[in-house]
Amino acid sequence: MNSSDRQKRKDEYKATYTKKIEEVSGNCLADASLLKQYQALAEMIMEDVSSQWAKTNTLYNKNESKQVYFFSIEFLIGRLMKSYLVNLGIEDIVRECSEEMGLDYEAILAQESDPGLGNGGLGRLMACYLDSSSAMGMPAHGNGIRYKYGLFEQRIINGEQIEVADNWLKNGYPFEIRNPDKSVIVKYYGQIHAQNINGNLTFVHENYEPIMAIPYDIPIKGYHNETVNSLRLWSAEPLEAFDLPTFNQGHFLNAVRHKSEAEAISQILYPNDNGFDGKLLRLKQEYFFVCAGLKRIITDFKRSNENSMDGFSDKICIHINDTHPALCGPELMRVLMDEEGLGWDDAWKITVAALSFTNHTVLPEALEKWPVDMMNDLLPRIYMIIEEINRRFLLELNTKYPNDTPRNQSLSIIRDNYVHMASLSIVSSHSINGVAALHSKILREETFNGYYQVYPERFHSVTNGVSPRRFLMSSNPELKDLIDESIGTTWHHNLFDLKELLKYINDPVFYDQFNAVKLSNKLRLANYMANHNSVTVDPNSIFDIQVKRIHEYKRQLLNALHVLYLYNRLKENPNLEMAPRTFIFAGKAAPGYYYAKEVIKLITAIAELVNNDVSLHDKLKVVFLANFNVSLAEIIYPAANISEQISTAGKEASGTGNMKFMMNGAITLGTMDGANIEILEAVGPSNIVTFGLSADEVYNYQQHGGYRSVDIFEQDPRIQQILHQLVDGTLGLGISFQSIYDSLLLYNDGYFVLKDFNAYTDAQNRVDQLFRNQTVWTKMSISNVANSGIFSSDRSIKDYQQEIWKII
Ligand code: GLS
Repeated sequence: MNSSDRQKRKDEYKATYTKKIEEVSGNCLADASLLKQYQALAEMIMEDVSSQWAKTNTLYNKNESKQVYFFSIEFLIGRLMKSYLVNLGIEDIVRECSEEMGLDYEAILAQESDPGLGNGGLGRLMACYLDSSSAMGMPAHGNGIRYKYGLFEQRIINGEQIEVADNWLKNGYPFEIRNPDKSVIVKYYGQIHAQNINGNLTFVHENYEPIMAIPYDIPIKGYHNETVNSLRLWSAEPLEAFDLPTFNQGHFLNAVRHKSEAEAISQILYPNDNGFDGKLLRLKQEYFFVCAGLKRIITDFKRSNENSMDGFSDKICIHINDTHPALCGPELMRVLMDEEGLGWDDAWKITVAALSFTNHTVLPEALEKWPVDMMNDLLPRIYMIIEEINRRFLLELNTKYPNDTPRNQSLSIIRDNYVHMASLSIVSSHSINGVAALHSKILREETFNGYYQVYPERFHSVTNGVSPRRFLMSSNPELKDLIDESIGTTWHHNLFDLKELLKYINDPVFYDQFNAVKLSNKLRLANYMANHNSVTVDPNSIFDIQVKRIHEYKRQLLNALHVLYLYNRLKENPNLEMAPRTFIFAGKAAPGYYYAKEVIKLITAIAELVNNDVSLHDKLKVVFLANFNVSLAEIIYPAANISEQISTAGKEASGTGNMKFMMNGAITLGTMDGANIEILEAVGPSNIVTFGLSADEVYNYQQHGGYRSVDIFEQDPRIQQILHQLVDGTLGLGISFQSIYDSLLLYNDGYFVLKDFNAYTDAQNRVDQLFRNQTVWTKMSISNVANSGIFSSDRSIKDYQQEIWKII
């Protein structure tokens, strides 16, 4: 755009925006509140996006291209306003105009609530995949639940996590469109009657409880193109607001009870990451968005396919994001048989061909299994179909492995009186994939080995990826500008082109520019910490960051114990030569996860101890940032020097934070787990610091024993000292972390924290040495950015297209 066109564009923008402000607020610009300024901009964005959205939908309605639908119980989309502006290519214009009009652009953006419709990596991955699909002009949509309350807001009070409801819809949400004309009725409970109509057995569902599912659609705009895909989130409502006869009899509360029971289904996101708690309401949620989503897809498909289901699985991919949407299998069977009149075999062929499944965890406590009675009671027809799927699967097994009853029983979808959702997903999908090479190998060789032997061709691997639009271009604009100036902009469309940066790997001028960007991002985070935690940190210190859900397997404890050890070393020798460090933590603990909450308490107690000890001369600081969410993450990743990825090997399926840090130039300090292994392959061993037990070693200890944490304790005085400090009052008068102490010693340290402690402290020493050589460090950091192309979610989507959905 030349400068006069640009000026024209800006003048137009200012005029339209001023008018829009009047429309939404009834005030002129000077008197409009920040909220109204935000709402006006949001309306303008929706106007811009919606014509492209309509065009995209018209194209898709012709059924010419294959459509992918991600079924996921979580979509952690983050704030969308900036993302729309970036993708529309007008972010700089809007920012400049806002400044010229005397408005606070950042404050306007901050008016948007951050929809916490996911717990962590699993939900965020879906948002990145939607972003990438649109960027690549590929038809892919999301299908999930519009929770009224997202993941709780975390406050830290007296060092402890307190949960507060996340009322993200309180000011409305301008980027969604409610489509009551596309509502679907979802049926729960009741009885099934088989009827013989003209020789055909049909199943009639009677006495069910109907719930209305109303879709809200959010446009997912592609980067600098015309594609706008859809994220459809379903909200539960009663068929009638209240029961009139009951109301007329004066039973007012009873009359509205049905309403609140219906609404409960989409009221709240279960706050567990990598965990399963088996609540009836959760099962209702799982069926709710599966049933509603499939019904709409089928209706739309048939409308543009002469009312026929022919070719359905050639045109539609139903992708099951972990097992929460596993009922897609039996539900699709139900619709195909009971509503479309197909026989079992034809219906089954379509179902398996349409469905694909991604597993996201191998933690046994996270694998879903529902009691048979609960499933049968709530979803009687679905349960019948699951029984039949299982019966036929067991027959198939018996043919394949005659007389091998123990093996066949261990693979049964229904066993020990539970419906096993991973088994159901594997049997009813044509593809099963893990999310990193190691994870996929563990699925094949351990977790799902029995199924792998039956269906080896179904098993695939697609390493996760993250959106470079959100986690580099938009959240680290200074780095984006520097990269653009240095290597041009082709990397915007092909992240592998970041490799071009390697030509600056020995260029001191580039080093200075690169380091200036990092420092500026560190200052921004330092400011945030000063404002929110009242802690002053040295921006030149190593920003050593671990941000993710708090979980034993992620081992925030290992990090915290090392901080305590470093503190002890500094107390012993105040002149200890070391680069100053700022250890930064953030992450939520599931509200019912006592141990994880104790870990938060421990970190904040260590922070109290360390930050108030003047004898350390500011060499060490510890900060726990409250309420980790997508918006906060966007401030954190660009500011990191060290990315802590220290899970017990074999437990973290992939990790995606590791990729976001890398893209922003942080050096990974990690175990050989999940995608860390692929980060090592991408950057080479001199640009990463790895340590610790391998997944095989962990597996062997778990299977065959041979590890005694007490032995390590007895041999290592450093460990004796820090473990005593957990319980001797060092961390606050009367404060004792007995449960943590016991888990490490009495219960033999199930996550190998003590076993890896020595390797970890060695690795941390290496980090210190490397950082003190600024040339080496800068080289490492540039290499990380340059080699991060493979972790773009665009690459992941391409892999899915080729390997799984067979689109190209
Ligand atoms: C998770 C895994 O724990 C992560 O390792 C993975 O990166 C993510 C996306 O695949 O999925 N599984 C889960 O239940 N929560 C996750 O974040």
